[in-house]
Amino acid sequence: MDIAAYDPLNETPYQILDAQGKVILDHWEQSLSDSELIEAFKNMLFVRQFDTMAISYQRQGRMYTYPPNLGQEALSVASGSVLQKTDWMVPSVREMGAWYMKGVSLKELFLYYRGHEIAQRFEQANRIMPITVPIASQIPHAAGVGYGIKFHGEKAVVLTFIGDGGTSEGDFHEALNFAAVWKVPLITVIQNNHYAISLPVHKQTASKTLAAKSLSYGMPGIRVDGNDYIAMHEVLSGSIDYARQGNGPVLIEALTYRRGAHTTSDDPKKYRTQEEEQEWEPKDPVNRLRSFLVHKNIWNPDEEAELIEGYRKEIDTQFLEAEQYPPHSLDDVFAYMFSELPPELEAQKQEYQDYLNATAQEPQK
Ligand SMILES: Cc1ncc(C[n+]2csc(CCOP(=O)(O)OP(=O)(O)O)c2C)c(N)n1
Ligand SMILES: [Mg+2]
Repeated sequence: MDIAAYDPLNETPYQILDAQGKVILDHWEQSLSDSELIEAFKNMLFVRQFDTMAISYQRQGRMYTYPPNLGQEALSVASGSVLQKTDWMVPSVREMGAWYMKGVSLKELFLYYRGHEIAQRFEQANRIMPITVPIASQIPHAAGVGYGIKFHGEKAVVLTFIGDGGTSEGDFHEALNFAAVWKVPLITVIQNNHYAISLPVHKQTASKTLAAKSLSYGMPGIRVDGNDYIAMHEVLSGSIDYARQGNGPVLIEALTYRRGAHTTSDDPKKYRTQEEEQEWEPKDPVNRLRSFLVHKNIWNPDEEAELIEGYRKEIDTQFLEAEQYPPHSLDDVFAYMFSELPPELEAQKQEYQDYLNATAQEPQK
């Protein structure tokens, strides 16, 4: 796909499958094999199980705050699947499928959400930066990684994620401007899930599309249906080819919907209607790819229950391993920012250690 040929102002997203999983284009050739599509579907199903179970562990008090991914699985699994081992990924927070596809273990993800900083020193996954909570701060890092790739004459690319809300941050603009000027091989995926916590996207920006922001930087931009695995995969592949050939960065706006809460501490009923949530239900990415596979007669949905049963066992085993991991140490909180701790942080650490020592000696009530 020629990514530079698309108009980023076009509000109609690039789409292959309709809500019923039927192909809407007249002359479309399937570029992924049937078995690749089945694999993608299974990965999406797996990610959905992980997500559902993570929420349940949090509700049981066995994990801290977690940002649900429900409804956004197609774009994250597709993103993870197009990257080669030598490509970089710079995450935000709501693309669990991409971390999983990049080789981050479930145990590491669970450890992270149980407060272990060490979980971000991924054992198997290569060329992936830590999960980023300060909104948009990952984009300058991604542009810098991309510049490094170019500087060293490597053939790799860097893929980064941001939310619709994140596009209003200065870091986003500065980094994309830099990336375009220096033609760095950076693909930025905006997960437009229509909300930044409670703020709807129409109050976030007056732009016609978020992809349109690419015009001001001077890079290709495209709006794609992020709930359509096949469309998402095509757009990502086209963008990666473009960047890998040395043409510079690409901005992708993936339209999706956060079907769950912002995090396990949020209640979306307070700021959106049930009617709106119901409108998005039929566009669900998992159901859509399933319908496509069923129409093609290459998937039997009756086999799913057994598959899911196996996934849940595997997820639970990895959660139990994370739960049995020794408690994180105080050092962990301070260890990863500076090679030598500045005196004020040293003092903070000591103060907290004193507090822990004092409270440990208090008699049990
Ligand atoms: C710099 C910064 N400001 C505010 C916050 C608090 N905060 C966390 S998530 C969020 C909204 C993010 O919305 P969006 O970028 O659309 O991503 P989404 O959560 O929808 O995936 C905000 C304001 C933060 N983490 N960092
Ligand atoms: Mg959002």
